Amino acid sequence: MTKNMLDGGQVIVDYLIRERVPYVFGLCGHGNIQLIDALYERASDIKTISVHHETVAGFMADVFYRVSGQPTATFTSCGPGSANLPIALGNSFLDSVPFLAITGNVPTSQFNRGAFQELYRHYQADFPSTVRAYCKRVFQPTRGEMVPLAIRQAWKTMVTGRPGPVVLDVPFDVFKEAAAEETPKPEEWNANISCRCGADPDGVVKAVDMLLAAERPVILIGQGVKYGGASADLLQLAERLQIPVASSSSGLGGIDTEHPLSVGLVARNGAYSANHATRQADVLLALGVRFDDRTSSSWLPGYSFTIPPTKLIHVDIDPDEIARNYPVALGLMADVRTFLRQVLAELDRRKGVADAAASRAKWLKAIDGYRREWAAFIAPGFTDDASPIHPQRAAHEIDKALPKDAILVSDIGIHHNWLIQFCKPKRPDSLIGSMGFGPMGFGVAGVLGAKLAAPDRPCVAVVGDGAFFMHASVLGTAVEYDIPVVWVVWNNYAYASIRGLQRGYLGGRELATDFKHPATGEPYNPDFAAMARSAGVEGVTIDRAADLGAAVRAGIATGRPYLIDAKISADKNPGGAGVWDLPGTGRSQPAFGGRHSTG
Ligand SMILES: Cc1ncc(C[n+]2csc(CCOP(=O)(O)OP(=O)(O)O)c2C)c(N)n1
Ligand SMILES: [Mg+2]
Repeated sequence: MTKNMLDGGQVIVDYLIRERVPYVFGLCGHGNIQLIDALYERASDIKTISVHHETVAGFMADVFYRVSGQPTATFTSCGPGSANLPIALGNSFLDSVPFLAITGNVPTSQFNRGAFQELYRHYQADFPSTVRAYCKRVFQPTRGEMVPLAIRQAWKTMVTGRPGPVVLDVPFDVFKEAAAEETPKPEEWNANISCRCGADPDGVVKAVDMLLAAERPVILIGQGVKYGGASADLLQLAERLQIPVASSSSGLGGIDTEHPLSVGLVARNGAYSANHATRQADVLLALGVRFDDRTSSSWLPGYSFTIPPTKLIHVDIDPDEIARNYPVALGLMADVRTFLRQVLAELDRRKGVADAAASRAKWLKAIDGYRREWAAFIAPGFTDDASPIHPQRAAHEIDKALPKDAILVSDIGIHHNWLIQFCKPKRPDSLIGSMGFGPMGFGVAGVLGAKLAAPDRPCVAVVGDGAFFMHASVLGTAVEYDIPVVWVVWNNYAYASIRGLQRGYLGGRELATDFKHPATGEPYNPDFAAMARSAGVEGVTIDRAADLGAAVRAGIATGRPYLIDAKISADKNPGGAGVWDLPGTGRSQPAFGGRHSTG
């Protein structure tokens, strides 16, 4: 190698450091030892976290970003090591979360020879095909000198426009080949790019006209508001025009859930106050939302939305999401925060703003009525003392026990449905969940990323027993790196969300959805608290609702990793004002209220 040249691995690591990446998460293999060596060299500038399953690395990188706004990177080996990653890539891709996945591959000189762990039957070194549907873009430099361009372009693709994970697939020899004398400088490239694009100015005028004239307007917020840092501007707009704000699951916390203008979750299991407001709205301003099936009651009119006749203003940074599922009266491609600022500036120029706001009193009063009706309907679940614990009570007790600055990361399953309905997030990052790809294990592992991103805030994961067993290796990672998180294992002895579907749609024909002892037929699970203790993590078992909050507080107070095995009933589903349709199988009924008819 020419003197003073950096090799491919060194350029990658140096670039990450220049982009202020504090951690890389991953797992070794012969395909990435050269990258690990480059990380070793710079260990004082960037910390390497070695996990026990590659998916865990991806989930940690994902939630690290959701909490800090700082993308990080993962490292995985060639073949199976990287083949464990697509589930995490898919999760981040569908939820628009960036991380850089550095995957090892076989040496270029061995391409298409069928070397150990090469995917070669269709095309040489074909990891890019494996992940094509799971990430925003794949880069595969095949010579050392291609690395500087690849790393800066990969980073740019990842963070610009609609963010998402990007794969940098690096053949073995390229890590060691001479790459460049100097690494690209972010301050000359990516640091100077802004994607805070505003909306078409005529569109802003039109949007303001529509909002001022509306009689029953609602703002619907999604993840774009949270991760776009638009909460403060949203609040200003809502208060100034007195418009109620509903949230998709991913938008929860974009406005303090207890703000008087917040009407809560719109979903198949959403609150009546939210669904009944959005489905009656004459103008719906949707900010950074996708209108997925669970938010939209499977797009059946009259449950979550009735578009048309509701006039939809849909604002998103990605025009692909606009008019995907609903016709738009006005579709605007824009960064949500910039758009909100444009609207606020336009309102400064308008007369009659106060009158428009005052005219909303009747609408807001009607919504207050829906709120009260819904509150009366759900009231009994908050005080239910049954054992195993009533799931609504469990969600409520956990939520109440959390300090204001806590971060709750949910896994995927019935517990997530209960949490989004009954937790009251105050901040954009108070409640984190996966709504796109929905892989089990997201919360089990993601909470470790949350804690590294916010070491001074309590970080609690609520996870299914199924998902925890699937990814129990996190116990070791928490101990090895001293990451004091609390796991509440929502132990219902079943893949309960799926068993619920068998009960609801398949006449109770249950198979392959619960965990039973072969001899007794009794519910079976490992003793999760003992499992935690075997790994050096404190573990307790709780079966009374009244003890759950105290256990969460105690877990946080230890300042060490902590596991609570909570026995929670699986016999109830969180009913809401919406529905879910499984085509060919059936359609649920609203637990409260009916279908709104416009005719
Ligand atoms: C990796 C993965 N496998 C399968 C599924 C399908 N799935 C969704 S929820 C669920 C059940 C989860 O069970 P558990 O973790 O115990 O949570 P619960 O629903 O009981 O709260 C399954 C199997 C999934 N989302 N992800
Ligand atoms: Mg379960």
